[in-house]
Amino acid sequence: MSITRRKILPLLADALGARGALHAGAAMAEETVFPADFAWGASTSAYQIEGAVEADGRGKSIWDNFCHTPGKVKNGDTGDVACDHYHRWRDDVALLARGGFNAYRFSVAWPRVLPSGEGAIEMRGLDFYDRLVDGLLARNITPWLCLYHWDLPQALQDKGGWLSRDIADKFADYARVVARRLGDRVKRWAMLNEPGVHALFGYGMGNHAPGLTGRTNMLAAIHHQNLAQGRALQALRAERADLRLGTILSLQPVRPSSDSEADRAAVARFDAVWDGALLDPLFKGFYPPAIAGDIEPLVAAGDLQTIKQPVDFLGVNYYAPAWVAAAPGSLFGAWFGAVPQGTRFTAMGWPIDPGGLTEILIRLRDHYGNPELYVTENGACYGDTVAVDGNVHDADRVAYLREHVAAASAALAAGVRLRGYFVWSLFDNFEWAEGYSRRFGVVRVDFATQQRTPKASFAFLADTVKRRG
Ligand code: GCO
Repeated sequence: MSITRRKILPLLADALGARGALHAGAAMAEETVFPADFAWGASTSAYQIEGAVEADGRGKSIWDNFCHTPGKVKNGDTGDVACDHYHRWRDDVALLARGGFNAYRFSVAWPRVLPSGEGAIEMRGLDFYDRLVDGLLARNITPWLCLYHWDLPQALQDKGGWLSRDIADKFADYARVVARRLGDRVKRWAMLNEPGVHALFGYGMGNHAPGLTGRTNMLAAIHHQNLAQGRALQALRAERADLRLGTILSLQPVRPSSDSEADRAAVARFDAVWDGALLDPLFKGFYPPAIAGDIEPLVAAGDLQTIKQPVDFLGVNYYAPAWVAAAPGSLFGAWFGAVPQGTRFTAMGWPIDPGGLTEILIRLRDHYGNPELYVTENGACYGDTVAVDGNVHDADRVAYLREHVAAASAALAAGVRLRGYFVWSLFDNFEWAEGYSRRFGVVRVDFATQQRTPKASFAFLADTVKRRG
């Protein structure tokens, strides 16, 4: 997820020049640097694809309630059916194999496993993921399991959700339940998906579930997710020694919208909440100075030690940089502003800037100890059309992916420990508040018939993977 406000202007000539040079280098490097054991994957998440919300004892999540509240999601769309992956997973795994992907990132729906968020375990929910994992392994596709992609059990939201500290231990308990069932076969575990985006949209702006607002709520959701992540990392590490544990963050390089002093000062404030509030406590054990004061009342003794857990990898979701301007009184004290003239956009209105991917990966190399990295989401929304031949010739998405794979290779060539790239997403799916109006998939889904049609971008990725053996 990435957001931006689309406006016109300020030409940041110097910055653009530097990124242009980076691109040229990236294109040359691309062919050579990806190692044979590089993970080439596709990413999805439970609520966005599974459907079957009533099946096999699944409890309600905050997204069920949010979608069924009129006016919250575009066109009144819901995840009730989505891609019906819960029933069609066998065909979907076959599609992954057909694309030559050697990795697949999915998320487990907490309310399928623990319908009330805690307590009684629903074995039929676990059985589903058990079958999926075996199906992936049978096709030599490495399962990458994410424990939380925003579908909090409603029963826990009723007790405060991410506003309550207690949730940290409940999340660790849930992690343990899933690991006891799947840890013998799943070795790659991501704790959270984009805690910052979840906190901003769900608890700060209210345009995502659970629909709460305000800076205080947003910061509480950030801190308690950080804490939960730390507790779950500890729990899983104690559970089995052979798991590779990490988490997934949405990271965006932050740039000033103009060269005014106010906008340049806004960069630090924005970056502190958007990137630093997740990265710094995890890797360094403290919150960025720009928010430390506001978050302090939430931080109990020992929290920062709990959050600063060693991770075996970090997943980076990257779509676009953020150009920001001063915005006193806003959630971040800064907000999305004008972007440079000439910037290209996807159909989400997000700026296209592959150099931003290289930049954020290099920042992790230089300032966060060069951890093992995976691009766990990268992709683009376009208003795909079906041609008379029945296919989707999504040349714009192919171009986006080609440029970003090249940008990833530039980072690799620069010594970043990048070990994989996952496209967002395998399918067109439920795009949160945008419902089904936004298509990100490399496989088209006709939501009336559930027919899957691989797009040109799917063929492009299949070819990319194949050329690298
Ligand atoms: C994310 C989102 C995905 C979105 C994608 C496009 O992790 O940001 O969770 O679920 O669908 O980013 O917005």
